Amino acid sequence: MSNIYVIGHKSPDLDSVVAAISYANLKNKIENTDIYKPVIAGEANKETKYILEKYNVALPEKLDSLAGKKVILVDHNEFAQAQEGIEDAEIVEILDHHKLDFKYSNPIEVIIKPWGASCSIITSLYMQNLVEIEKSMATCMLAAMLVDTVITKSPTCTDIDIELIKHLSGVAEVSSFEDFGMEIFKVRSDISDLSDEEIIKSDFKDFNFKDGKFGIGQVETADLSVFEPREGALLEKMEEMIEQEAYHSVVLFLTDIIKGGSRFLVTSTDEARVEKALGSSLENKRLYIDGIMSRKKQVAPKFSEEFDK
Ligand SMILES: [Mn+2]
Repeated sequence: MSNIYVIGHKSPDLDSVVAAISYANLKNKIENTDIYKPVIAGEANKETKYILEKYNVALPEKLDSLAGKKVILVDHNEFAQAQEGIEDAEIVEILDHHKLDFKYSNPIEVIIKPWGASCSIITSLYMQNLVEIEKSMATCMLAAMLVDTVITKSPTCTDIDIELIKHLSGVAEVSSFEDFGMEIFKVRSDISDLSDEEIIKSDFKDFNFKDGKFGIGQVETADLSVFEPREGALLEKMEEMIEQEAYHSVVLFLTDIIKGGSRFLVTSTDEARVEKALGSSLENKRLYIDGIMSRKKQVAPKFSEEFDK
C-alpha cells in the first residue's frame, strides 16, 4: 500500500501540525497499519517547535509538493491554503474546522465541525474509537486547542471544546489549562529573535476573493507593546509583499489575548475600501478594534463581505 500523507496548511500553526501527527497516529492505530505519514507544508513556528521538543514528539518532515501523492488535508480545505501540487494530488479525506470551500471530482470522506480546533475533532474521534491518547500526544493536542481557542476566550471556542480541553488536561496531567495556555502564549510573545517576515508569516493565510488576493496574518500575544517599535518595519515588509506577490492587501492583526482586542496593520492597494470593510478608519495604516480576536469568525468575513461580492 502506498503512503497516505496527512498534512495541514501552509504557514503551519500548532493546530495544523499536531492535527497531522495525531490524526495519522489515530488512523494507523484504527487500521493497524503504518501507511499514514504526518508531514508539514512549511517551517514550523516557534510555539510548535517549543511544544513538540518539550514533550518529545517528532516534528514531521516537510513535504514540498503534493503532486502525485495520496493526501488527507487537516485544518484546511481551501486550495489557496494548501501545499503546492494540490491540484495534482489524490485527496482521500478532509478533516477541518474552517468554512467549506472545496470542490472535488470524487466522493471522499469529509469531517468538518464548527469547533475551536482541528485537534478537538481528533480528540473526539480517539474517544469514539476507544483509542487511548498517550500522555505526550494529549499534551500537544491540548496545547494546540489552547492556542486555537486563545485559552477558550476566542468566539470560535464552543462548549464541546471546553469539555474536551478539560478531558485532555486530565490525560496530560495538566493541573491548570489556563496556566499551561499562558506558558505557550508567553513563548509566542517573545519576538526578539524573529525577523519581520517571520512575524508576518507565523500564522498567515491567503484568501482569493473576487477583487484579488488577500493575505491576512494574525499574531496572538500576551503583550502588545513588544510589537510597537517594530510596526513601521512590519508595514514596510508587508508593502514589499504587495508588490512582489501581487496581493490586493496584506493585513496583520496583533491580538491582545488579555484585553481581548486587536491592533491592525494594513497595507492595501485600496485603503479606503479596507476601512469600509473594517468599519473604522486607519491612522497611519494602523487601527485598534476592541473585541476582535478571530480571523475565521470576525476578520475574514468582514473582508469577504466587501471584496468577494
Ligand atoms: Mn486550526
